[in-house]
Amino acid sequence: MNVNAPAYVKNPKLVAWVAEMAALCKPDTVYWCDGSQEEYDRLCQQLVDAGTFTKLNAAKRPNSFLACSDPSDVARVEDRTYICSEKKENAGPTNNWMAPAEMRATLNPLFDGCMKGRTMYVVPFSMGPMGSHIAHVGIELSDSAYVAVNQRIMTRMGKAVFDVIGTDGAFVPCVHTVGAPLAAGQADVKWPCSKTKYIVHFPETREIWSYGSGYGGNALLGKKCFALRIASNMGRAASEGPSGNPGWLAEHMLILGVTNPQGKKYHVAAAFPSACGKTNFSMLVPPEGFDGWKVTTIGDDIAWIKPNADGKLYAINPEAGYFGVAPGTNFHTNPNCMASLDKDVIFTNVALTDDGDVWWEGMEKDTGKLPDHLIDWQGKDWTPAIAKETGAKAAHPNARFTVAATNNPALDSQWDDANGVAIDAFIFGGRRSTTVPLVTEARSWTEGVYMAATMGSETTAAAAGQQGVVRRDPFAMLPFMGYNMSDYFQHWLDMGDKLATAGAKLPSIYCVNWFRKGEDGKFVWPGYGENMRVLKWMIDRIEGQAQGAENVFGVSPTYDEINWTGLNFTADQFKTVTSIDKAAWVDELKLHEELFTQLAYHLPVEMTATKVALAARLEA
Ligand code: SAT
Ligand code: MN
Repeated sequence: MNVNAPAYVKNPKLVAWVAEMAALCKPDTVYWCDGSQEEYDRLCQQLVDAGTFTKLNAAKRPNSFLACSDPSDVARVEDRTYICSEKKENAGPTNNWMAPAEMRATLNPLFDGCMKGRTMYVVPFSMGPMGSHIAHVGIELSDSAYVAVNQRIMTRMGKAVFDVIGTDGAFVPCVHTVGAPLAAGQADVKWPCSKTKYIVHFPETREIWSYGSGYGGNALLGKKCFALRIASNMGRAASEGPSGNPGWLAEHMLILGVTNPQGKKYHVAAAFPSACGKTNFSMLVPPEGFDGWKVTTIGDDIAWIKPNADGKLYAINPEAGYFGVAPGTNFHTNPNCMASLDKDVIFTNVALTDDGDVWWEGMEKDTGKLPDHLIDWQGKDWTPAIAKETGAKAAHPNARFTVAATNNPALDSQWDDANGVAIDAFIFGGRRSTTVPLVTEARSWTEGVYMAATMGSETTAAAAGQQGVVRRDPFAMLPFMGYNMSDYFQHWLDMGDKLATAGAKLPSIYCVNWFRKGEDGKFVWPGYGENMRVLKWMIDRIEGQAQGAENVFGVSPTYDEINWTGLNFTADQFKTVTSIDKAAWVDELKLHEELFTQLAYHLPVEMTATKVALAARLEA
């Protein structure tokens, strides 16, 4: 098939691959995206004409659109996500696995003719500042214009990527189809997708194949598929062999800058599971009592972290936009985010107001009242009375906005720096209503790796399936790990060893939990901007200005070490969120044991040793 590659595409391997995929998928046409504004506007208009997009009221929300998905296609599908490494052990016990040959035999008939009646978009994108030594590029082939326009916001997308690839440069090939071919004359639906879904990674050949979903991380393949599952493999592979190269890390982490009133700046990378407030934390507005402090966003979801010659770990945000959770976002929880959403936004699965704007649960906190009438994300009438009676949500709990990082008023001046920013601290946080204290510092790198490895969290709407059950979510990477989880723990330990041996000062590691509940079932810690108080204590620790108090788990702040100006939070409340219930921890350790049994193959001995020491301290 002649795919009419533009003259500026000079890589024969790339063109041959596009031709091969076009021959398999059999689209009507192949369209090479150039990433221009003109192209974006044209594709958005095309989506409006197709009924996929509703253009929002230009006076209220300029250049913005609402897409409502098929109700069967609203979140990542973890049970349909596969790591197809040659050896099953290399995918590990936490991933779905199928032998590559068997998976290819499964996918080939599905992909054969899957784009009939549709256009194949060739989407060139860079994860990270174009040309950065930490960045990597990919090409996504997709039969969804929704994917193409979202990718233009979420990545550095456009023809400059072909210059980076040149005649023989590497790229990660990503193929995506909604899996809904059109017969001649068959009318399309607003949100084509398939009941059959496969989100597949071939780590050895660094390929991504995605079938049947048009939603989020299932379809925007630069995000979880590339920047986490494939990139985690790349980062570890870089450490293999005799070179002593420590490799690098692909992490499910936000990156923020925090500047004190004296102008000294720190950088923090923080891992939380999906839909646990990462975007809010990355755009935090310091509360009363923090005059002169500034928090700035480098990234809200993913970090690629690489040691530099100075021994420090440097992080970039591989993405260029935010695919954030809308419900719960308001001027109290995240004013910077609300300001980011003023214009140039693609909303997915929120509600439409009668005056052509958007609405989601949580916005009533800003206006003091619910709207009288909406069209909900499924196109049905919504009124407060209907909601009260049926419990119907106007917006889907996993409704999202797609917006460029450059819309964010708190964007860090170094967000696009090709060298990244030097990380001073790592934070790991789960969503736990009990057991885990507000903040604890690890006494060593190994103890920090242990904290991250044994993290638990209550599940959220970001993934299909039951919500609110506690599952172990090591490093908040459980759904995103591209190889064996125990080998990943080892990679973290090895990196720490290599850097420490070279004389580097490693970042401090903290475990946090904003979500502890009181006896009344309500959150005790106010969260959001108030998390600044915890962040400040971490910086005091880094500067040697806070002693903290040692407990069985690590080092936590005393009540007096936290700046409480402007917040009424009593010593008793503080006790509720920081206390360590020994009985609960004895039970918690049993769950760590269960995890370690599951991960026994290649589990680093340091993990079991740390657990034994923790158990001994609990008993003492
Ligand atoms: O993977 S998505 O980007 O769709 C959502 C998430 O898990 O954060
Ligand atoms: Mn995420």
